Amino acid sequence: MGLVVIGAQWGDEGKGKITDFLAEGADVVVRYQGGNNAGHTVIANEKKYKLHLIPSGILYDEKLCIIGDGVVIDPKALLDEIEYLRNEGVVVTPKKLLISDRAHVIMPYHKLIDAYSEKQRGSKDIGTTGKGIGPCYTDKHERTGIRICDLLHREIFAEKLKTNLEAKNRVIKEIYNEEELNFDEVFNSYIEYAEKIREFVTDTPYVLYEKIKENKKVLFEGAQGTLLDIDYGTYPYVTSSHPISGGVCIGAGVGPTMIDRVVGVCKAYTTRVGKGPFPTELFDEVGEFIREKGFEYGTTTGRARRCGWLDLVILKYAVRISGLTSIAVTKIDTLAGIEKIKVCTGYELDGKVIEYFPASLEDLAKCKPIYKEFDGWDDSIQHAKTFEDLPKNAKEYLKFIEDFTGVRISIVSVGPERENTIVVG
Ligand code: 2SA
Ligand code: GDP
Ligand code: MG
Repeated sequence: MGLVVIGAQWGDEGKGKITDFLAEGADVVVRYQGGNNAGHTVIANEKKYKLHLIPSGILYDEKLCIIGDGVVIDPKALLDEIEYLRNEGVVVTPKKLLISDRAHVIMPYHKLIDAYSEKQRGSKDIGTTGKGIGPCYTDKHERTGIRICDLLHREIFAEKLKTNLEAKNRVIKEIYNEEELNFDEVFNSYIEYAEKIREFVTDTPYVLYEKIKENKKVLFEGAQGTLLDIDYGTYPYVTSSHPISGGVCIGAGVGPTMIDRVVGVCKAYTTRVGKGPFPTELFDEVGEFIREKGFEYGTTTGRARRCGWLDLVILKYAVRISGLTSIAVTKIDTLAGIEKIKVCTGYELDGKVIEYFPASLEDLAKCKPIYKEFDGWDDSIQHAKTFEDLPKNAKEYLKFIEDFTGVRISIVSVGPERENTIVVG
């Protein structure tokens, strides 16, 4: 059966670490959306790995990793990541990694259009990662995209590339006033990538179905987070895929009956990288303290992440939208040393208290967080091995999260390494 790990906030909750921890008990690990905009950090075998496209399960020798059809694949980025992992001594073969033939391919014009449209948005830019994610999903929905199965057929790829380049070069030249892309250059480089990835490509939903029939345990690894979901996030300041649990069925090609648990990963505070509203954002030295202590910098772009207090309106929203069956709270150690810790329990909107997350960004911008204050704890927290070992105030903080959301906390993470993980019984 299937266990889903999703981000309950704006991404970077520590999904990589939690996936790696839970992957030990899984047979298959699947990425179902996003692309190499993701940055999942895993510390294992005394090394720090940064994964972008390849599921975090790859660090184990005996797990099968799958990149599903809902993922957008930059073949060069994929090959670079395979090479990076191999250089680190990680085995990457088609026995361990499979790629969906239905996944869409990120092309050079997607990256250019991503950059140019951000520039054109001016002060209303989204703060994308610049990896071509949005334009690639746009083509998918426009029905002009190029899929991995197309890339593997020279003639079909040539034809689709030709049609696409005609359209994209017009946009690049006439709208953005930039230099057009050359067919031969793009074609030759992508045909070379195609030959290198061919051995990994297959009908992944078929493989997954067979595995599930054999009672193998499947772990679905979300990228980004609930509030970056194209439907349920802070639109338009979102990514172009479905990071929520609902994205699994579409992006991996499995039915909802094949999923039985959904773990929401939630940082003990909130961060966001990129533009858009953030009600509990801190602009003071506490925000700065969290950023430095938690090393809150983008795993893919290195951008400083915006930091703020934990927002339980958001967590409750994630509970509903993704049907969380449990919560993994991460980075509770980062808050150690802060005397008074706040948690947002509702918003005040136009003089009324609301407990839901508004769809309208204009309303969200007017929301004033209502806080509950907790006494802090000290750095000894990182040595805790059981829930009971945690400082009293941290336990109270966690209990409050459980009571408020009505969902149990199954994991507490007190540091970035595998052993800094408490399973709550
Ligand atoms: P895009 O590139 O089109 O997906 O950007 C749209 C928005 O989605 C946000 N986004 C992310 N937010 C958090 N973490 C992400 N991954 C990297 C990380 C980000 C980085 O792990 O740190 O390194 O900057 C990620 N990917 C996309 C993005 O910031 C936009 O707000
Ligand atoms: P992801 O995108 O959700 O996988 O998260 P990122 O890897 O982008 O960012 C999370 C960062 O926090 C990484 O540097 C992790 O190594 C680190 N991390 C994860 N869990 C913990 C924790 O409990 N404590 C601390 N101090 N760091 C953690
Ligand atoms: Mg990340």
